[in-house]
Amino acid sequence: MTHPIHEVLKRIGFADHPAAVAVSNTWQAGSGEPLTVVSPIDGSTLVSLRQATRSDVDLVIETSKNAFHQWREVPAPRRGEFVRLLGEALRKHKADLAAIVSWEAGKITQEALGEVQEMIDICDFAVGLSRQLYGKTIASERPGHRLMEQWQPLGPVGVISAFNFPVAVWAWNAMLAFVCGDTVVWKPSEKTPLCAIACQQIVNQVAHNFPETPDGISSLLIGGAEVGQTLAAHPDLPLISATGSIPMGRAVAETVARRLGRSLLELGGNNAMIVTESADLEMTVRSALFSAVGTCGQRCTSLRRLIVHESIADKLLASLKKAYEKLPIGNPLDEGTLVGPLVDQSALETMQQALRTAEEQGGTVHFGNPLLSDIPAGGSYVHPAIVEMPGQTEIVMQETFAPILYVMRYEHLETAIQMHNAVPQGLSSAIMTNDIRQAELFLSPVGSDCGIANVNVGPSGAEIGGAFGGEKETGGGRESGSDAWKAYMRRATNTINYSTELPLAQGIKFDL
Ligand code: UN1
Repeated sequence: MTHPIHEVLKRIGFADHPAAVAVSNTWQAGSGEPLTVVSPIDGSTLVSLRQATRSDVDLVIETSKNAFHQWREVPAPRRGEFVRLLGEALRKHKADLAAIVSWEAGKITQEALGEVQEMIDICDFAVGLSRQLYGKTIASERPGHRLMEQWQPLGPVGVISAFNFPVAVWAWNAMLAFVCGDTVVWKPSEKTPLCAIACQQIVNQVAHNFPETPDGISSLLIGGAEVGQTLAAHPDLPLISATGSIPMGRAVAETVARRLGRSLLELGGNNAMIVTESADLEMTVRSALFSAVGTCGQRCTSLRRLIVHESIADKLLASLKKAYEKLPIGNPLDEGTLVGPLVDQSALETMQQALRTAEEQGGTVHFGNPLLSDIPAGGSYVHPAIVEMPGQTEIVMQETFAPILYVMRYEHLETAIQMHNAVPQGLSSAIMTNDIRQAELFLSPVGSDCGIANVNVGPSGAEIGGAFGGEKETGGGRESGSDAWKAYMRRATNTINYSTELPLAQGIKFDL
């Protein structure tokens, strides 16, 4: 082990062995195919692992199920205390965990730290929630009766996560699941197993010192799509929460639906920003820039379409191009870098192909070229692209997971909203305007059709307090804040008769 990432892993307490499967503190190598993980920063080899197989999955789920039977009996505020301690441990390891995120996912340090902060924030949220898993009391139509709702723990939850948020999305799911009384089986992206190993290690340390946590409260399975499909098909996982591409989500949803399980899907976006004639242009450039080139365009909330009023389009484009010209692109670990690498060479090729297709469909491409100098050798670095399009052609309707910003013009706001909603995805959206009527129209039933709709804030970088997710091909799931916790619990409706009579509902008489 020579790579600097291993020093960081050691500080988190991870022992030097090629584990791909973990049930709480029991780590073991998988018995499946080897997996070599390379850094997007410079192509250096980070680790070699053997992936989990079907029998590894069965063993892990069996242990997780047994752990659930114990964990569900621990009072929710005590489960919250466990999550509070996890939050403390994450604060302690924030910089180290962020460094692993940078090495494995290629994020700039600021965004990697932000991702770990997002984990800490969801811990805080979940701690509060652990005393607020409220059910309703409902008026009964029968005398001497009481109706109420209780929220009960659901079972072991399968979490499938993507490379672009390799730690935060797991935390959104796991922290809620833990306070809800569930256990978690996690299959991270095979591009970012060390991020997952570090998180599992942190959970283990906290669990080790917490008397009520059963062995198997948190498990990890490193492997590819096959492992994900095995989780999706498994009857002992009542909920599968999956984040990633639309084809992945479709495959998972079909498998889960076949066994009538529950799936929570957070899939692709094709997020747009409408810029009206009254918008603050300086603010528009800043928020569009962060949303479009942040994480090198690899967030599912990344800004992909800019729909601009024709009267200000030239001015806005000129300012945007000026900002793009100055972008510091390069090693994400260097201070001052704003744009790091794409995750791999295949992402770079997909981006270049999309730019060629956009050109064929009438687009004018600015920037977008691969970078060959002043970058670490072995990484896939690009200059983010701005593409002026005559309209929303086929390529604009697709999500290309790379920094491409398509710019279209509009004359009437109604047309802009129509264009906005014309794509198959429905995750996040924004309007930049100083006109209250335009803002309210965008947020109204005839406005944005997305799960997230913002005013004078770009589509990416959501806070954890709100429910996160979207409609249409984005999959319909909601994770993180608000009442998203309800997906991780079983609702029980209870009727209690405290009288000596037995009146039936709906006034039915049924006496001998
Ligand atoms: C994702 O891209 O999968 O809103 C999650 C954001 C982040 C989370 C994105 N808080 O951009």
